[in-house]
Amino acid sequence: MRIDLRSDTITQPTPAMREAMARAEVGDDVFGDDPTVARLEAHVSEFLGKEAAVFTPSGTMANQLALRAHTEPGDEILVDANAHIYYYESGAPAALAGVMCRCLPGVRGVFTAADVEAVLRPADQHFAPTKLVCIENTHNRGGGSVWPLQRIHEVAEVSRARGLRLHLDGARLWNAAVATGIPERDYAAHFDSVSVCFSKGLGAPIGSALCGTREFIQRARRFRKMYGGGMRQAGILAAGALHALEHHRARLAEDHANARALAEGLSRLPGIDLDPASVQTNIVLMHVTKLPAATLVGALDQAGVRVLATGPDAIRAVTNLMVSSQQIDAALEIFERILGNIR
Ligand code: TLP
Repeated sequence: MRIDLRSDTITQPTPAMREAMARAEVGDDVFGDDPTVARLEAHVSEFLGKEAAVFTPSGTMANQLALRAHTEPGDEILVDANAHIYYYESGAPAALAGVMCRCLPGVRGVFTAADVEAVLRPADQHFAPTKLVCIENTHNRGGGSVWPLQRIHEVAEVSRARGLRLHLDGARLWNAAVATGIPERDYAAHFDSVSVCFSKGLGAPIGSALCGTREFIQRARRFRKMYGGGMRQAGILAAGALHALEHHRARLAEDHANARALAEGLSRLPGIDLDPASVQTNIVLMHVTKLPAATLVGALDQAGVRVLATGPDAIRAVTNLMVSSQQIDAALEIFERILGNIR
């Protein structure tokens, strides 16, 4: 038995999802002919309270289309130093949009309106024009942390007063909504654009969407084509996403409960530094104090538990659709056995 906690991207489509995908009506989506993609785009934009949406093969592409469509080369964007857009997207802001990233010192990915104000400069030919503020909710490297709605409001207010636009990397916005009871559209209301992923906690095999105004999404569509993301009979994928939204959103609460149980168990083990109260959604970040993270990850892997080293002494475990509460108990026993053997 393998218990895979490396990410919520590892989920496999369920039999019911595969059936929905097999039954999907399709067409050539570059010609605008795919009815299932059209249905997904209409559904997700409506759900988030936006005018329009474009389906993309990945969350990275959805974010990078947003950056490109909001800016011109040489512009500056503001982003938390640990944000996926900056940290994990292969240098795409520089390579594709040609923008400068100004990194903000978020706490678990959450920065303040004062952090934004502190870096803003007057219009002057010496400076790259600042155009966009990016927020990630929930925040991946922040350990699945949830942005308080009030903080988003404050950052948005300061940003708008200075003519900046706002983009939300909502790859795990569903988790924030399920954890807080605040609907996705209430978060989305503060942003000009929102990206969401169907292929993380929701369990679809592939697919994300970028939402915004009709005009903005039309511009993003051109860049999607340019980046090679124009897909043909993509309705098969959109059907998986629609199924995921309908059937797997509410169950994210189970992933959150499993993450809490895992964190509580781990926090009692020698050699693990972890405050269970820090776990707000489905991501558990821990520090390892007695051996290198990579060594522990290797030993766990041998014993059937897969997690990721996210730094020399840091490990991430992400609960997901493929992992039951019994498997969380089993994983804890394996952690305990391995750590008990360390002198
Ligand atoms: N995150 C992946 C890895 O890339 C690190 C993971 O395993 O967590 N925004 C956020 C907040 C993300 O966490 C991710 C993926 C993305 C965007 C990108 O999505 P994809 O992988 O579809 O390009």
